[in-house]
Amino acid sequence: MQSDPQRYTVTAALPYANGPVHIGHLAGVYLPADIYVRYLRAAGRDVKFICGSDEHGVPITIRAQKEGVTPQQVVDKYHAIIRDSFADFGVSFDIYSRTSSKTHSEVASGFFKKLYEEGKFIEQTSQQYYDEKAEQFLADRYIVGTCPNCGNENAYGDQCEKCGSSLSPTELISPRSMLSGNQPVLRETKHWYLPLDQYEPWLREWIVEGHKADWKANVYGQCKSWIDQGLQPRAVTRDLDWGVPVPVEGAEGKVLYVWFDAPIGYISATKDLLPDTWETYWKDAGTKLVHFIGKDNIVFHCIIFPAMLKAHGDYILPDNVPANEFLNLEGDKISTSRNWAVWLHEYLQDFPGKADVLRYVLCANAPETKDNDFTWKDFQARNNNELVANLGNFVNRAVVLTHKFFGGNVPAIGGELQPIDQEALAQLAEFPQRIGELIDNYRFRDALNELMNLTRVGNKYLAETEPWKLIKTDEARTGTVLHVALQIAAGLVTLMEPFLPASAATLGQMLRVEKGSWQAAGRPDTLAAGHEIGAAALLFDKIEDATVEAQVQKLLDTKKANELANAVVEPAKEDISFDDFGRMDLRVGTVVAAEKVAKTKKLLKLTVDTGLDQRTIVSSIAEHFIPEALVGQQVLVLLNLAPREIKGIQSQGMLLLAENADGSLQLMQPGQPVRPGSHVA
Ligand code: B3M
Ligand code: ZN
Repeated sequence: MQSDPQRYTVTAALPYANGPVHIGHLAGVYLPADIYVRYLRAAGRDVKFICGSDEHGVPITIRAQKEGVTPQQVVDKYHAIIRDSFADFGVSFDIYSRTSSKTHSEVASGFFKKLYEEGKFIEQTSQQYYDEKAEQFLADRYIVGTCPNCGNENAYGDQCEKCGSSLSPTELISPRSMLSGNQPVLRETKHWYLPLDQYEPWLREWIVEGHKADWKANVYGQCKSWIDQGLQPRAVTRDLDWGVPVPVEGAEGKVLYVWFDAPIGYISATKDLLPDTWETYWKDAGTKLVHFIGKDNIVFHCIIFPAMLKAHGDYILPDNVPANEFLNLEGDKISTSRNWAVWLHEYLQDFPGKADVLRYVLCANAPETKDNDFTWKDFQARNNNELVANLGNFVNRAVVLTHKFFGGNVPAIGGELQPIDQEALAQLAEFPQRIGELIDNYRFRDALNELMNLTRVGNKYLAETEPWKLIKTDEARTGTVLHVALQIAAGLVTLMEPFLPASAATLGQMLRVEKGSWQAAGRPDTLAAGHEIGAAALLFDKIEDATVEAQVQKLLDTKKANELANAVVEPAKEDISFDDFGRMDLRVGTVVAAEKVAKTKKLLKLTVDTGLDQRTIVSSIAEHFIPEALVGQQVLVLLNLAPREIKGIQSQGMLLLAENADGSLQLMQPGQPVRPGSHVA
């Protein structure tokens, strides 16, 4: 691990511009990256925070086909949504670029060309699936089929999302084209491959031996298992018409594989940001390169991209890749296709001015070492019990009492500091280093917990000194207490900024103090006696039950819509003749009595007025209807079904029912009441 670098290049995974960003992305990648960078800046470090949209690859073209628009329209739309929602969430990129930019295609193209000219690729012709109807090779997700490992019928050509195994298209059983649904044929095509196998000894030394101690266990473990399984050459080009064209003669109709060009996007974005000095951030050994990503991107950032950088030769390698695990939502995996997510742009609309609340909850519950769950109940509880009752309460008491007792001026220390004051200030002095070390080690949850411990120190101090009572007997001593409390509050302006930037700014305005350097945030004299503070404002307010219930309802609606969309419609039964149909005697009847059949779970005994008679019908609907509620209801009855004995009761006919998506039942009824005995035909 590089411990005292001259500068930092910090990247966050480039989101595919094929959909908006959700809380899983934030908790896994963008929030920890932003906390890290904001902290480094406060600590006076030279740091560049790099991101942008990943605008190439099959995810984009498939989305375009679905929406009936061009790939360019897709990326323009989502690039803007993603960029704006990140900004509103307070993610402080130095640049948010895009891989469809001119700089990017030049840099990516140049990178490929250098490797090509130096003979770093192998050129290989192979048989690949081709859709004759669409006249296109079927790269990556354009081909689906049955997973050979788990039987999932919708596995992609590169991966099965059900069992997580990585696949190659020819392993799929019964492959079909995503474009036409047809069965594809095999055709010859030429591609360029990065011979990862040649980099295996070096990767083993660099990662397995070199980063055992400082990379996170989940990251290290994945890398080691990839390397142990043996690395194969990887194709870095594709037969597609959307992407960076392969800059080689005889490669018409081919583009760079999206996972070849996307990580180079970090470099081209840095070049867009710093046209003259970008190279220092990528080529100087004094630069510490850190990639923030989700766990599904580990192999690309720890093995493939480093091998590309190594092959190129001019670049530094990542010092760390602190990938997180996944965040689930209300016990279920977040899924774009099932719309099972909390979308950032929607959250920001539903909770204006509350970006920090989401930042807080996602960091406090970040999936740093294992998958974690986001629930709206926890969101509400953390806001109300931690942000409002702890942090907000401390700051509010210090500021309000200063206005009330000292006209809004920081009181001077009156007399000697007592041990309780010295203890509070000594604690304050320790926090910058304590929190900073945790952030340096990518332990953001623990760091946030320490920040909250500082506000606990403040609350405890006020609870024990009771300035609201003390003022009646000892004004000078009350002044000392508020003086000390205000120093803690002033320290918070800097220390909470990486986690809660908007609230830190509000607190800064309240205290009329700028955020300062990290190292100085624990000083006992940030606010001088006599300094006039601003008006009190609420940093956080309570979130009511109704607010989170509305969000839960939104998710329940999604679940229902998914069930409806996924409900399997059974295939039609075989044809019957008109006579067959005519032999059924269907009538409207009215239920006149209903009761449960004793000692059964499912059976109801109904008495139905059919217009001809009052007859008994036994029906297995007891789990779906309350007997009393059925009395008086009209029903459709198959009258001439041969009588059957059920639990000793003669059942004469059958009720017609419809099944709801969730498996519950509803009665089939005439739209208007009709005379019992009316024909149904
Ligand atoms: N766009 C995959 C993803 O969004 C990909 C990351 C690229 S980082 C260079 O998960
Ligand atoms: Zn599978």
